[in-house]
Amino acid sequence: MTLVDHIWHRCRLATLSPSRQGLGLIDDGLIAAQAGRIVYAGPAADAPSALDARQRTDCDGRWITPGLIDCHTHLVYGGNRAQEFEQRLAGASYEEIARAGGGIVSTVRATRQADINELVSTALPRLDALIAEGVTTVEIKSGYGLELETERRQLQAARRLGSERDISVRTTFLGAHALPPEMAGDKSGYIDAVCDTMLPAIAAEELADAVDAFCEGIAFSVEQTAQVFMKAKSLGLPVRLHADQLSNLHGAALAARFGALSADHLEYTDEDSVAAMARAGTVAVVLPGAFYFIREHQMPPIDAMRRHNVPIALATDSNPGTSPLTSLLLTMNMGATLFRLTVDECIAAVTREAARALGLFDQTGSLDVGKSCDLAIWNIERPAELVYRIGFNPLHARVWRGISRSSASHS
Ligand code: DI6
Ligand code: FE
Repeated sequence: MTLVDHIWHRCRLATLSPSRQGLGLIDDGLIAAQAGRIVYAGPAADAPSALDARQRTDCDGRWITPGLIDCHTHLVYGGNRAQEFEQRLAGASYEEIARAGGGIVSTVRATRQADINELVSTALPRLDALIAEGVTTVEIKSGYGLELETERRQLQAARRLGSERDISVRTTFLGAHALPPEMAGDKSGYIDAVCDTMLPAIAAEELADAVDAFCEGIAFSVEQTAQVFMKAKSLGLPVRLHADQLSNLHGAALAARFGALSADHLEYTDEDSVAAMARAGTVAVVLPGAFYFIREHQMPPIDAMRRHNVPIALATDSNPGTSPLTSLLLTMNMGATLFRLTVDECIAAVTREAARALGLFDQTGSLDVGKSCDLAIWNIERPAELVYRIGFNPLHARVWRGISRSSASHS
C-alpha cells in the first residue's frame, strides 16, 4: 500500500504532456500528489492499485489542466494611466502626452515615489485577478525605476507578492526598458550604468531570475541590447527580449543569437528571424493584449512560427501603458480571435509553452510525474470553453504545489 497526500479522481485531464498527442486528453483520469509533486497523472484504470491518500477529491467529471502560467507581466508599478487613456481617446497623440510628461515617464515617476508596501498593495489586486483564473506561476518584470534603488524595490516587491499568495513568482530585471528622464540624450551612458552598476548589484543580490530589454526605435538599439545581454550572460543570467513590437530591428534574431529563453511581441519579425529562433530553441511569446490596446494592425508571423516549429506562448503583458490586462483567459480568447491561434495552441500557450519561456518546463506546465502539483480545475464540458468565452471565469478550484483552494476563497 502506498499512502500519498492527495488524490483527485473522476476527472478529465488535459495533461499537455509532451509524451501525448495534442492536449494529451484523458477521459477518466486520476492525479496523485505527494509533498507538492505529482506522483501519478493518467488514466484511473492504470493507476497503481495499492494507492491510498490522506485526502481524496471527487472531481465529478470536471476538467483539470496544468495551473496557468502568465510568462510576461509588468505587474508591479506605481499609479496608473487611465487619465492618459482618456486624453488619447479625446485625440491626443502618444508624442503629445509624452512631451507633457506623460507616458512611461509618468509611471516611472509614480513608481519611484512608491515605497515597497505601496508597490505590493497596489499589485496584489492585479495578482489576485490572475490567481482567480487559475494562474499558479507568474513572471514579473522591473523596468519602471530606471535607477538601481527603484528597480531593486520593484523586484523585492515582486518577490514579496510570491510570499503573500500561493503562487510561484519569477522575476526579470528590465533596467533597459526606457531612457530615464534625467539621462535624456544619453542612451549609451544609461546602458553603461545598467551594465556596470545595476546588473551586477541585482545579480549579486539574486533578485532576478532573468534579464530583459526593450529593443526598439523608441527604446534601445540592437547594439545596446547586445551589450546588456553580454553582461547578463557573464553573470550567469538567462535573457529574453521585447523584440520587433513596433518595427523590425531584427530583435528576435538577436535574441536567438544569445540563446534567449524567449522573444516577445514579434509583430514585425520576419521569417529569417523565426528560423533563427527555431534553431536556438527560443520561445515566441505573443501578446495580443498590447496588440489590441494600441490598435496595432501588423500580425505576428504565426504561420512562419508553425512552419519552423517555434513554440508559441501567450501572456497578458499586464502593464499600465499598453496592456492594462489581468485576464489570461481573455488573453487566450484574443490569441484565437486576433492571432488565429487554434484552441489547442492557446491552451498550450498558457501552460506548456509558457513554462518553456520561463525555463521552468522541468518543474511545471504539464501534468507529468515529478512536476509541481499545480492544477486548475474547471467547470466546463470541453477545453474549447476556456478559449471561447469572453469575460466569464469557469474556475472551480486551483491547486498550487499540492495545496488546494476552492475558487471562492483565495484571499
Ligand atoms: N513594450 C510596451 O508596449 C510597453 N513596454 C514595452 O516594453 C510600454 C510600457 C508603458 O508604456 O508603460
Ligand atoms: Fe512587456
